[in-house]
Parts: sequence; C-alpha cells; structure tokens
Amino acid sequence: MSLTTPMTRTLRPMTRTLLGMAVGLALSAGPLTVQAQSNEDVKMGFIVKKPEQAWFINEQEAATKLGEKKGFEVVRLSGEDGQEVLSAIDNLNSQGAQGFVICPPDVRLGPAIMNRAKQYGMKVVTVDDRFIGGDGEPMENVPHLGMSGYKIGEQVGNAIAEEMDNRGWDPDEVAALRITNYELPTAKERTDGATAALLESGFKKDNIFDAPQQNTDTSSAFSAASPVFSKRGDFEHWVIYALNEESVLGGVRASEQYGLDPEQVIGVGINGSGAAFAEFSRETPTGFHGTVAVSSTMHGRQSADNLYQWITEGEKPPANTETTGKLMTRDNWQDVREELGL
Ligand code: FCA
Repeated sequence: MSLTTPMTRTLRPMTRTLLGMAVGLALSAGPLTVQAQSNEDVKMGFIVKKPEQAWFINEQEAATKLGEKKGFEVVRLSGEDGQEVLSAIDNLNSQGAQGFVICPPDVRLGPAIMNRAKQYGMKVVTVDDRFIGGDGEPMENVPHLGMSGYKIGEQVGNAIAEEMDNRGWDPDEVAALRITNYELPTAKERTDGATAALLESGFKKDNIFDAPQQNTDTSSAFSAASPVFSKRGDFEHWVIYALNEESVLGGVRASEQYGLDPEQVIGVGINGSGAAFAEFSRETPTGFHGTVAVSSTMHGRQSADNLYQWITEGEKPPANTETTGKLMTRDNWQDVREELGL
C-alpha cells in the first residue's frame, strides 16, 4: 500500500473546509462556477429520523445499492434529534462527503442544518419531510422528493369508505380515530386528504376524534389513541387513519387493548413497508385493513441519484418531486410489493 490513500484521507477534511470557505468567498464575490467531481471519490450521507423503521431502512438500502452500481459511497446515519443531525454532518465532513440526503427529525431544523452544511460546502437534498424556513414556508431552494400527501390521504379515505360499505356499516354510527401530527406538514396534508374523502363519502364530521401524537411512530400513536377509545365507548365501529402505517398500527393495538374485535375496526395506513408486511402475514386478520404503499425503494434511490447528479454534473435537482401510491391489503400485498420493487 502506498502512502497516498491514508494521506488523501487525512487531507480531505481540511480540503473540504477550505473548499467550503472558497465557496463562501465565491458566493460573496459573484456567480459560483460548478466543479464536476470525479466519480470515484463521491461520498454522500443518508441521514434519517427513524433508523429503526422499515421505511427508512429500505430507503438507505436502496441508496447504497445504487451507489454500488454507479460507484459512489453512501454513509448511512441516524438523526433522531437536532444534535445528532449536526454531529452526523460533522462526521460526514470529516469523512470527505460532498453532500447528504436527509429526512429530518423536525422540519423546522432546516435553517440550522443548511447553515452547517454550507460551512462545509455540502449539497443537501431532503426526502419525505421537507424543511421549513424561518418564515414558516417550505425551503424551496433545497431540492425535495416526497409523497403527494393530500392525494395519498384521499386514497386512504376512499379505501376506508369502500370497506365500510363492504361491511354494511351505517356511516352515522361509525367513529373515526384521526391520529394527527400537525407539526409536520406532510402529515397534516395526509390526514386532511383522508378526512376530505371520508366527509365526501358521507362520514359524519362530529364522529371524527383527534389523537395528537408526539412523534411519527407506533408507541406515540398508541399513547395518543388509548384515551380516545376509553372516552368514546359508545361507538361499536371505528375507522383509524394517520400519516403512516406505524401510527395506524399504534391505533389498532390500542383498539385491541380496549377490547374491540378486528371486525369492528378498519385501519388504513400509508407507506407499504415491513411494518405492514408483518401485519398482513399474521395468521388471522387484524383491524389493520390496508395501507397505501409508496415505493420507499424509489424514494431512496431517486433522492440519492439526484444528489449524485448534482455533485458530479452540477445539475441541481428539481425543487419538488411528488410521488404517488397504491392501495395494498391482505389480499394483494405481495403483488403490490413486487410491483413497487419493495
Ligand atoms: C414521513 C413519515 C414516514 C414516511 C415518510 C414518507 O417521514 O414519518 O413514515 O411516511 O414520511
């Protein structure tokens, strides 16, 4: 082994810092000329807010696979809070990464994350959850890829309405457990879309009960849902929706604990990840009726590819790419899984 590799490794962090400073100077002096990067040394981070969730594991894996194919390296990192994200960015800089894809733990961290990235001259794209600027608006200058929340929410509402119809439920006597997360715009869009479709189908507005969750996972949804069932013991039939299937599963588990049978519950989620596959694989059906599946493989691969093109060709990705979904139930989940490459 020659000395070149370790030397290059050691020097790279410093080079990046200098480059970051040069970029800063160039920005203040005039238009920035983009420098193409040779493919071999392209390295990018892929930072996710929930590293234990199947959705995010799949995204990171898809990005890694693309990197193996195209010849770039993906460093998978966890960023469960602001502190961890900033350390992850420092860590990436010391490894010589040119940028990162991120699903942030809190969208309001956008400006702080961008500041740190700029110090190092790193390029940033967001996936799933889009940064919000100080003005409360989406940060349009950071390229984003995520699901089309409202439309996918509508699919959830329609799927619930159809299943209510199949079961012959009287809409006047059905309650909805709406697990909300209004801090996160994509979550609000999704539950708003589902609500609109349900109301359109004839669902009673007064029968919708909110369970605000602190986070986007199963346990926070379970905690939010339990008291709602206890307070509304007068309803025999329940529908459950939320921003994702992990949260709907929290609601379904709470309904079971309260004593409701699967036939009394219609839960429809969003994602189509391992959490849903595990539920559909159970021997007997549960109240988790279905989920609108979106390709996490595509999200991971495409966002990494967008960043890669930006690093190597200087081609800035589109400001916002919206993806669509397909209803997956116990009956068709394996086919949809294959179709979406999950
Ligand atoms: C958010 C949710 C995830 C997934 C993703 C596309 O980040 O928390 O479960 O739905 O959007």
